[in-house]
Amino acid sequence: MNKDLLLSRLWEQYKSITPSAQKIHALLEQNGETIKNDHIAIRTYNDARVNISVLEKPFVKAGYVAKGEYFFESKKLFAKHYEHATDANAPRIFISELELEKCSEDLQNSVKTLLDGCDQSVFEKEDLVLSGAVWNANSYDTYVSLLEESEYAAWMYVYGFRANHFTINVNALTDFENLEELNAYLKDNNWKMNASGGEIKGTPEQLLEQSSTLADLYAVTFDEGVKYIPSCYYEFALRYPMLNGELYQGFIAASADKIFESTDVKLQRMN
Ligand code: OOG
Ligand code: NI
Repeated sequence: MNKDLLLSRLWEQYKSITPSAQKIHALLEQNGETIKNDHIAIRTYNDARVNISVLEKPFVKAGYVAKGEYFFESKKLFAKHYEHATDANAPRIFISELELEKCSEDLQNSVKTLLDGCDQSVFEKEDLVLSGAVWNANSYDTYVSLLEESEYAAWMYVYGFRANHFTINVNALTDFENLEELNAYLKDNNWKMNASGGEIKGTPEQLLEQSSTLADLYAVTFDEGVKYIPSCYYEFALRYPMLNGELYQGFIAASADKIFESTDVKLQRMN
């Protein structure tokens, strides 16, 4: 799959469960903005069948190259980011994985059971990254038990392989000077922002400022009935130039740590 097809399929899949992103995108376009994506993010478990090395494949094939690496100790996550080798306008890709060996035995067993229960050929498919939950994610009880230990593990159980968020490149907007202005506009239009660690993560000195909406609540049908589960969120990123005049290209682990929480049930409850 070429880069444009891969990215447009990820966008279609993402917006189908993230009506907020679709509406914010349309609203900004109505105001005359041209939307560019700063990056998109993918989540996974670090089991060898589906770890970062597996999920990165379609992106590497489409011309992406691995750049930065990030560790999130308390969340037991590891992540890498990718930049396109030749197209400077292509969004960066951020792929994270849950470090299963650091999790409880119960969680490890749950994830292993899920993966063992799949037709193993699904993990070889070129469009695995677009396949959502390839296992039977029909138990609310399993969701809740994963949630008690890891919001990330529980989110992955329900939503699986897909873009977890798209990110608007705020440098490319014409009507908003900074994230404060954009956040104020979004809040005026009744969107809820992720306030964990402050609405704006990062500083101009760190060369990257980010904010994000709280994930939409999506109706998921479990064996136990329909439940509203946080799906995906929209992020906004403003980059600053380095000493050589080029914009900073990487991510900031301390900020990312809080951005992950945009899908947390815990944050929805505080709202
Ligand atoms: C990724 C969170 C981190 C960023 O821009 O720092 C991130 C996720 O929620 O999967 O996207
Ligand atoms: Ni992000």
